[in-house]
Amino acid sequence: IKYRFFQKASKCSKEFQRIKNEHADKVIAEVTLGQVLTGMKGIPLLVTDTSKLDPNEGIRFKGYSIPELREKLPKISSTGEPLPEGLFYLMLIGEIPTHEDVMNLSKDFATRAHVPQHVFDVIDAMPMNSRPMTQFSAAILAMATESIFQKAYRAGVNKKYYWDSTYEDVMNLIARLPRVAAYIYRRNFYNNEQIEPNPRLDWAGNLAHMMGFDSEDIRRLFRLYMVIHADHEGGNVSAHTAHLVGSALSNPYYAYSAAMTGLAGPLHGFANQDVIHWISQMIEDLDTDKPTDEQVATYCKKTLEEGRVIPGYGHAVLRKTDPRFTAQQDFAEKYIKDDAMIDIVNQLYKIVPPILSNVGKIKNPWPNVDAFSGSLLYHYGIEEYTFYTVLFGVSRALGVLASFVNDRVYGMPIERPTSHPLEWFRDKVEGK
Ligand code: FCX
Repeated sequence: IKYRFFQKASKCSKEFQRIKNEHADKVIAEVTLGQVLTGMKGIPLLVTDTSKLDPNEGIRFKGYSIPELREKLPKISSTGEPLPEGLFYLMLIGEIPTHEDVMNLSKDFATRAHVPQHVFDVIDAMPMNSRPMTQFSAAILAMATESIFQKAYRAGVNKKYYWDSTYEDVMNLIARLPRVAAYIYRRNFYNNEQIEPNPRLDWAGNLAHMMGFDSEDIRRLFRLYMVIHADHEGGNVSAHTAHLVGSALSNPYYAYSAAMTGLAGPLHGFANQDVIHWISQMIEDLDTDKPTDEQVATYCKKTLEEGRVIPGYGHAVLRKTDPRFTAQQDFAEKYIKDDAMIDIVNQLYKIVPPILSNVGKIKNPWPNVDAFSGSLLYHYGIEEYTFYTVLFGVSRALGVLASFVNDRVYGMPIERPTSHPLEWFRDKVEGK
């Protein structure tokens, strides 16, 4: 896979250099003050090859939609969900892999999965009330001792070979994340009774196993979960953070640890856990897990009146129902019968969009990926929702770190946009 990546990547790298050399002074967009003051939305500023987000159609990975991936990527059984290793291959190499390619990649991850003891020691040294995402980010940072890029850099490697040691770091880090995540889960919720990895299992199946879940049903869910959360183009907080930190030639462990502190924010990946927290509070307040539509609507309006967001709804780019939501809804319809939490999630899908539309300022009243994911995990017995964002973080590594290696192949420079005091922007538009 490394050789195939190099062959593909060196062609792309030449194209990158050619475009840069021939067209660097061409104007590609105009920037409005509104864009600057609302989070730089819509400004084409980043080169990301792994996936592209369309506001109406949702995410496509190297051109493939989620339904297409669920059909085309290799699976362990014909009725199951695709293996996330296949999606990583697609994002890295640009082609749908064969079953053999995916199995080889799965084995490659298994051989790289050893986590050094000091990483567990760092986790164990943290108080039990530190959030799972704090532990996850700290553990990844602690693993930077293993960075091959850092050693190569110190040894004076030529910059044209940065991609090589970065590739090794990225593969090792992805391979190790399930073990780190499962360790945090068992430490927090199962009295630190740890379960050893099973190297014969696939990447996602092994994560479920180390967390203590061995049924084929849950492995299927984990494979779907890891595929749909893997990437969302380059401008979201976690992906952009990794790219930005990496632009200083920080190693992938530093960059991904930083990315995880961004994912932990309530407007981003924290929504993955916050949805179940919010629904649980609603169930508690209303004293029923079968609320009427009217009760749900009143609860939603109360949340808005309190100046809070309804988690799992809205998006900075999407303007329709997230296809990642639809994929999970489809999964639930197929495999799950009679589940109170999932019933509420479906009920919210009917009730929330018109309420958010009525607010007026909310650009997207539709559900995002986080509106559904927690209810599926909950159904299969992973009720500790404070952990969910860690699972999101394991998955997101696939896309973000594939892009990270691409950045090194392209020889991406340090990122350094310009800033001005507010008066500068005021004077610019008011013509002073
Ligand atoms: N509930 C209440 N208010 C909402 C809202 C929601 N679900 N979604 C947007 N709004 C509000 C914003 O807070 C903003 O209010 P303000 O003008 O008073 O600051 C206004 O509507 C306009 O926001 P908008 O332009 O539509 O959306 P943004 O790009 O600013 O924000 C997010 C996008 C996703 C942050 C926003 O919709 C939100 O907070 N949603 C709830 C949290 C969530 O689900 N996050 C996960 C997103 C994603 F899928 C992921 O990263 O995992």
